[in-house]
Amino acid sequence: MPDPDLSFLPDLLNRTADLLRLSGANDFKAGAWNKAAVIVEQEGEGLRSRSSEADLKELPGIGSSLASELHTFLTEGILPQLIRLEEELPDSLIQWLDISGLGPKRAAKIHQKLDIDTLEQLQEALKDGRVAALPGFGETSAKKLLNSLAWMEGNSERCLLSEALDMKEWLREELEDTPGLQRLEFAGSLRRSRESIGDLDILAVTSGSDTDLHRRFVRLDQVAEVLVSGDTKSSVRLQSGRQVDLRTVSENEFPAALIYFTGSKEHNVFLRSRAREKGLTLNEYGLYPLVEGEADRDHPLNAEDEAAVYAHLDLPWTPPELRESGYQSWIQSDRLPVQVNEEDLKGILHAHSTWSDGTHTLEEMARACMDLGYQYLGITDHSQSAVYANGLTPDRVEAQWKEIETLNQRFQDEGMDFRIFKGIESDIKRDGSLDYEDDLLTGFDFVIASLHNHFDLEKPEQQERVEKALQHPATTLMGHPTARLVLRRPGVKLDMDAVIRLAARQGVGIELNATAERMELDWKWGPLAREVGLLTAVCPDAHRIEHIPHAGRFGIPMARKGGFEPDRILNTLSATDFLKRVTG
Ligand code: DGT
Ligand code: CA
Ligand code: CA
Ligand code: ZN
Repeated sequence: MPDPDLSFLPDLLNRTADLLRLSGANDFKAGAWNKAAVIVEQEGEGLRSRSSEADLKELPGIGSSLASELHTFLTEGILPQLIRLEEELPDSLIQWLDISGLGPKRAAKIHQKLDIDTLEQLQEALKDGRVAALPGFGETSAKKLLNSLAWMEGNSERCLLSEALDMKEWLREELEDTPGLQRLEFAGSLRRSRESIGDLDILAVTSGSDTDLHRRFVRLDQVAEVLVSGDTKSSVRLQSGRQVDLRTVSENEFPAALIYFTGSKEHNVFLRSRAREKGLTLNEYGLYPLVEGEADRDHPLNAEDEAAVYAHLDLPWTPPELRESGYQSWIQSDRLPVQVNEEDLKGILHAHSTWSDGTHTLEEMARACMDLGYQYLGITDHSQSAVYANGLTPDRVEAQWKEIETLNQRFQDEGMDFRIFKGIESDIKRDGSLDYEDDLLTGFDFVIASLHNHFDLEKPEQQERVEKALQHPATTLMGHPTARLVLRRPGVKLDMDAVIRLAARQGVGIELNATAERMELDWKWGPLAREVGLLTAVCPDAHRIEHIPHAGRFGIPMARKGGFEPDRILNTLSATDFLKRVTG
């Protein structure tokens, strides 16, 4: 078999630790698996050279049983303990781990004390006070859990954009060489680059009969269930639980169908009423004249592509990302934003290295940015309060600055047009202050201020905290503004309208965090951001070199969706201009 992919191993080890705790194992035993995750992460590819259990046991903190597990992983790609736990523990109990704010230890406690193991039973016990009565829980915490549970259930049928994009690539590969296939497009929320996706919608045109394509589609090896199987429409559920719809239309119908199935529903409603104003009617098959209130189906208007349909409606072709409610006025007034492209990004901001909780060294991160064609890396390791993430004490900040200067000199000597900027991701402390004395803060080229704790504060207090951080003269950008996690956790309570206006007045940017779980500043704020001239930066929040391309893959669609033009995105500036802008 091929060498197992080591990049999954730390996650698998942490997962084993969680499941051990869930099964009631003591913290000491489970903690060893978390420590192993850290060690494995540090070893990286070097782990492969430890070909025997004895070699593995030489690693600090790795005892005989972990060495044996790791050895099995290196040779067979599995962790036997993890598989055992997944078999032993009821699936319904494992689902409890997805509830934000519960955690495996507390989940185990509820499970054992109340002898329940499904989400429904948990919900009941949260409602009727049995959980609240358990030592260490109480009413507030039961209420919070009930809220997370309700929130999670409302979102469980959806997946992240990142997962949907992977699926899209796989499906395209599986289907694209079907004989007779002429066009294949992914429509729906995926084409609009929403941060979460319900189901995938594929639209296709074939030259002959559509049966081959539909047949191939419902027989794909990842299909778990065929929901609809027809000659123009089929629909399947994949093993991952995701639903995929496939529709075939004729070449002539394709432009109108693509618009219809791209949506959004609100955008479709807008287009249809626009058509009516022009004496036309629009549906998923085409655009027709209205004659005495009826569609004249024998005389469809010619439209060879989407742009032609929009042109018949006297509208500019609208990028799919902007086909949401909230953008009608831009579309009608012809004020569509210039779309930013990956090539517009000149540098990477917001990245972590082994100085804090990143996997790769500063030099590795910098060289990876260089290889991708960027001019600079604004490194932002965590600040001192983030002890869990190995945040930098003032001494270590100064030591990192020395390393940055050394590396910049080295790049220059090598004739590389590349530099590292001194940044920091400063925790916003509970009182809204930043995480270092002002003297030290002024030494950074730029500062990202982020919320990493006290998510439960009430709105006025949270607002005051954030406004104070935004007004600190050292703050360049606010990181992931509400600390939401897509499909997992709603953001903190904030008056974002006021935050955006204040940031714009202060000349402080709010980042577009391109981590698939974060994806904020939310695009819904795009119109206000544009009105007040809010600045941003498209940031990967990279914790390893593989995350750097997220700036392009998820961040650029997000910027387009928010209507951010290149001139409001700080990392479209050249290295020199960026430095001038943020320090000037
Ligand atoms: P999703 O799947 O929940 O992430 O969101 P969408 O937007 O992909 O929604 P979906 O899959 O239900 O439908 C795909 C597109 O088809 C949708 O964006 C617009 C169009 N569509 C579906 N149902 C309706 C409808 O009842 N009215 C209108 N106007 N359009 C619809
Ligand atoms: Ca969909
Ligand atoms: Ca659908
Ligand atoms: Zn970060």
